[in-house]
Amino acid sequence: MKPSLYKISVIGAGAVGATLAQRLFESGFADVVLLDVVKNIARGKALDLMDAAPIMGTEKSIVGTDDYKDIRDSDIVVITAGLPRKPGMTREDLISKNAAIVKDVSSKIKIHAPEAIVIVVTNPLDIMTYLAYKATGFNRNRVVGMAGALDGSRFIALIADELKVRRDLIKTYVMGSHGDTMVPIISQTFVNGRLLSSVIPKDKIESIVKRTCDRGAEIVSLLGTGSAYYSPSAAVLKMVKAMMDDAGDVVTASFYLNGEYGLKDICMGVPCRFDRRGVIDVMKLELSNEEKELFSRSAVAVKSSIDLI
Ligand code: A3D
Repeated sequence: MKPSLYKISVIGAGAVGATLAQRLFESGFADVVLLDVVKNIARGKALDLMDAAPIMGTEKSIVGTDDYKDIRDSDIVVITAGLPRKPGMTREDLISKNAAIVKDVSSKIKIHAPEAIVIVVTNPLDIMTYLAYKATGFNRNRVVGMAGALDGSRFIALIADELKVRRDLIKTYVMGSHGDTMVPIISQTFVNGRLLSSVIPKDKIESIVKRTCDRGAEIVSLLGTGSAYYSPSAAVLKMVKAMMDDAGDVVTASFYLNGEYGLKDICMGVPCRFDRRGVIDVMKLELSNEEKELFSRSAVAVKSSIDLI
């Protein structure tokens, strides 16, 4: 990765936000601002992270705050503010409360970091990404949602576990919404260069796909309170790295579509090519007929949720 003078602000200092701040700060490639509406929580966590800096060997700065003036000149702002799911809840159950939070946060980003790229993490992801796009009024290349990077990582972890192969030998894309209608693209999933369908029987693939879709809920029910945060923060880091590398790396992300994959005025997970300006291109994958059908169904689900806001 190229050296950089990046500044990244993380809004929401809860489980995902604080873990992401730790990953960014300890990776040493960005100065970090951690902001939370709850007075002092971000300050306390930032001080704690700063105290570990001599051990972790980073010279970057980390600031905890509840003041949006501190996000000024951020290259990237990540929105993690909002309620997580409780056991038994769907991501869509969070719509009304999180929509108000994301709208408020987006309007402040627009004022205090008007040049930033925004990465949305708050659920329901595709709906909140759409809302952030509309509320900031930023060009669409600067507003994306984190989902496909996480869902793809979950899918790969499960395939690798099943086949007992190295995880870095598996390539895949998980498109569509970050919800029950997500679409792992089996026709473009390869294990060491071989199509997944040639190395695992169909029924086994179906069960891995189901476990991938249910993974978030499985973690929610085991934790009792809160939802996953190690893998979501790692997935945001992957997106940040793709932007900072400035080399056109492809990561699947929720993105405002303007005709790509036959859809308009909706945010959905598609493979995006990134550089320091954000999304520079949407990669056109050749989907099978079944995948096209599943992708359209996923779009119908996202559209009906967008109508609620
Ligand atoms: P949690 O640990 O509760 O942290 C949320 C933080 O947001 C809390 O510290 C709140 O004080 C703060 N907050 C609330 N309102 C505001 C506001 N207006 N301005 C600033 N901060 C505010 O939740 P979490 O970190 O586990 O999850 C955060 C969000 O990310 C939830 O909506 C989750 O559902 C979502 N999430 C998404 C994924 C994806 O894969 C897309 C994964 C994990 C979590």
